[in-house]
Amino acid sequence: MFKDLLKTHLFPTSWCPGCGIGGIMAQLAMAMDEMGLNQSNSVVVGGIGCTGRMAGYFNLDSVYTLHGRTLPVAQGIKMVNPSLKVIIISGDGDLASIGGNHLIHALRRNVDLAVLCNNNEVYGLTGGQAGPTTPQGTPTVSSPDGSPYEPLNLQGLLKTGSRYFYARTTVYHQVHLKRCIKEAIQWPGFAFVDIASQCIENNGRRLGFKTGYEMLAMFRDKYKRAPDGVESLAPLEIGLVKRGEEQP
Ligand SMILES: Cc1ncc(C[n+]2csc(CCOP(=O)(O)OP(=O)(O)O)c2C)c(N)n1
Ligand code: SF4
Repeated sequence: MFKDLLKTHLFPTSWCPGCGIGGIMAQLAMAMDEMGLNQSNSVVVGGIGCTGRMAGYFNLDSVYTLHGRTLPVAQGIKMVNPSLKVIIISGDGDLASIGGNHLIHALRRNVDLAVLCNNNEVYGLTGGQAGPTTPQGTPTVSSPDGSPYEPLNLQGLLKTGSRYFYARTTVYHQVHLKRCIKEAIQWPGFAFVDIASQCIENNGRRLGFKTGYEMLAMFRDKYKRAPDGVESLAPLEIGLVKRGEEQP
């Protein structure tokens, strides 16, 4: 049972009602259960932020690292025990801002890790400041007149090498989300899943959404599926782009 992989005695979680993170945790636990991953063969590494707390809800060895440091910690675990499946779950700020330097070098080395990025487009835990994925013009607590910068192109960054795995999905598309998670875990190299999800309290309300459900409906209406096998995802497309399936 996937629930055996979770510390359900700690529920309810610390996340706000309507937050997208719980949906990612449920799909990760189900994916792991279906793949036979458990305490004996897997480790979950979380960063700092609302998302990073997920690591502590998994009923297996997990690490709650310093802010931005999931990747070096995960690489160390993988180096010491290459047989382990090492899964990283963290926010866009943790992975792409303070952890951005580790991100470019982990993907350059093509380390065999599955990275799940909860992309809620802000620093959720600290109040909703603009981060590396905040769309230009979006009002945030640190940019009340709209974020002045273009967001980081995560797909473009992930595709700088000759081998890559980049998936984009959303918390609304739960079946697709689980498929992306499973493929990322199976991929024999660095795999990155970019998951659009809702921070209702520190982002959505400022943008006029009343509930987490309204944000989910926005994902349903805005995002379209790309066909399998595409070389690149257009903005607002969900799908997988990958190249080079040989062992790293
Ligand atoms: C070295 C360091 N700098 C800053 C912080 C404050 N801090 C905690 S969480 C966070 C941002 C988290 O944003 P994100 O990674 O997007 O995760 P979310 O909370 O949205 O899930 C920041 C800046 C910290 N804990 N440590
Ligand atoms: S602040 Fe945002 S990201 Fe954090 S738990 Fe609440 S809704 Fe989720």
